Amino acid sequence: MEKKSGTPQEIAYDEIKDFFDSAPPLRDGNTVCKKLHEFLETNSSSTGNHINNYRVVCVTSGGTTVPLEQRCVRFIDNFSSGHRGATSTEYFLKAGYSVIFLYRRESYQPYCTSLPDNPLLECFEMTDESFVQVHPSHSDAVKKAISNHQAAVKGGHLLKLPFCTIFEYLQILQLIATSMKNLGPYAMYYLAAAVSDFYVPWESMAMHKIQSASGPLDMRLAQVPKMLPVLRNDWAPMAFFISFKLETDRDILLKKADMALKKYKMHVVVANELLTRKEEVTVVTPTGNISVRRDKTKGVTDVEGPLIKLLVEKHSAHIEDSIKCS
Ligand code: 9Z3
Repeated sequence: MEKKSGTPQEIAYDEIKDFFDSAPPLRDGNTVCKKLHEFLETNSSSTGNHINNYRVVCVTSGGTTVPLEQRCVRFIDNFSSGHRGATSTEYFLKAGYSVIFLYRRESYQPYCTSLPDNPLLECFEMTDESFVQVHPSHSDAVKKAISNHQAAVKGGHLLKLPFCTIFEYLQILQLIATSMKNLGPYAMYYLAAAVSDFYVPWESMAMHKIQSASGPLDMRLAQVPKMLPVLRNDWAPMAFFISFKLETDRDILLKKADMALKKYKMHVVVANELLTRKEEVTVVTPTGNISVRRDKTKGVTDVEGPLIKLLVEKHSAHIEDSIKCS
């Protein structure tokens, strides 16, 4: 990765290059590129190549893992369930966006968040030895999930790309950004995934299962280089960016979200606290903060509905501004 003159000092190009150079190669990188190419082609031709009818959002969802061994038996993980990303994807699709859903394997999926934990076993029943049917109590939810999902995928508006490790996540994110570059301001990044801050570099990682017989384990974790500035400045300089800030201490949340907004030149930072993340978020923008709440008494069943509505409006304003300036 070449260092560009005039780009901000805080971009650690050397560290980023080392990270990618030493990461294990993405197993199905060519397939991912092909899927991205076909997805974007389908969307642009279905709108007659009218770029202004063609908005794409990359939604990242779930937590990245950090393997401790190359032939991985153990890994470090985090709490993120992918609920925010999956639910937001549904609202973006409803608002007319095409969505690239970059999700942690086995995390929540769009249209499935209200199904039971084990839908296959809990939603279906056998009536006789050869016939399986949807259990009447889940019938409406299952039909709705299947028809919405099929409409999005068959219509070519939803592309799902799974990741597991921090290496896979960042490698695929780079491929997505490269593919979406031509969309300019019509592209949006909604970075809800909880990305590991620390990792074990591949070359210093044990190849085989770490043995417990050697006693307590001392392990030094390296810092994952900050990719947000390179994504924002180099990979997708015209796109609309939403990042998330998560804290467990309310007193520092808004200060840190504001710092992230300025430092990484985000258009919006969504600030949330671990325990109340499903009830309330604060949308931090350069022109002020807006609180977005779930309010079941007013029919607002989740935070994501009003949040996505607000972000779509802000994205429209960003597109208009970009057109005026060009
Ligand atoms: C978030 O803050 C998301 O809203 C949650 C959603 C992960 C809390 P769930 O998946 O939870 O619905 O269970 N995502 C970003 C968290 C994060 O790692 N942010 C970094 C930080 O806070 C910046 S990239 O420093």
